[in-house]
Amino acid sequence: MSSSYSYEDCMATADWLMAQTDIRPTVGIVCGSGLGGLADTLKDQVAFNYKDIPNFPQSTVHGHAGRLVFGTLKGRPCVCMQGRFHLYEGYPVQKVALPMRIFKLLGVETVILTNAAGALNEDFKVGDIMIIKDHINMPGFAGNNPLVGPNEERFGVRFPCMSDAYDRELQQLAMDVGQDLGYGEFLREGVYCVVAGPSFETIAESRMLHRLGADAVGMSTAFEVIVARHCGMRVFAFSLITNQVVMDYDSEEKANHEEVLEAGKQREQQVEQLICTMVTRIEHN
Ligand code: R1P
Repeated sequence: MSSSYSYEDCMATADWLMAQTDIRPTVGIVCGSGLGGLADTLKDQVAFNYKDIPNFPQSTVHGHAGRLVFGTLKGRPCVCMQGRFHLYEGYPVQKVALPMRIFKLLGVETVILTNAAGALNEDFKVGDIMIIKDHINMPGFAGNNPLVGPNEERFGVRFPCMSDAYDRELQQLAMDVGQDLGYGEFLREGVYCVVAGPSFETIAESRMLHRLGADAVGMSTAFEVIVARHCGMRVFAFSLITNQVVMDYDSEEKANHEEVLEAGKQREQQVEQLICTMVTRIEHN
């Protein structure tokens, strides 16, 4: 990661947080656009505005409250990002993913990431929850990988493996929990593609991404996953399908952020229930 966020900087942020709360989270959660409600369900909350946390970026996007919330979910100590950072906000990719290193230093072992995404797969519907089994980092092909720069060995190796980025046991757990909760009808799995944004994809771009093997497209998550895996945390992620990506020149549909937030609101309860139940069943060392 870029030398401007050294191991010592990350340590200073983690130490600052640990001095303010006794909660020692083993699960870290990132709430996507319109999915921040989960953080409000944490018990025994201790919350910090991002602007008060040393070295932390600020949330600038509607639907991302900009609070780091510590608390418990069914007795399990958790930390929850109510709002994340995106490339299009002007942050370098290293800063977008910086909170994953803070999670690691706080003692987090498992990260659960959520996002709002557009469906490229024609079989998906708005309101589907897509368990992410893999990703395509489009900005990464042009050098936007959060591990670019001198490697910090105290976090991980120079060339981390990504073929096992998304923990298969956790994917199975999500499927099992989803079935138990009666969510089978809207639970899917697929490949998430990250683009830089903020403009939504053109029709030609969407068609290309679909042909490349992506089932859903968004502007986040993959950078955080790379950094979380680099420092050895287990990763589970899902996309809430908030819109069908326009793939047809005859379509009158136009992508917009309001429909994204609205779709989040409609599925809020099921998303919270899925994560909450998963958290109670995650095994840690
Ligand atoms: C577009 O509506 C925004 O929603 C998604 C996209 O990535 C983009 O930022 O946000 P999250 O990925 O943070 O859920």
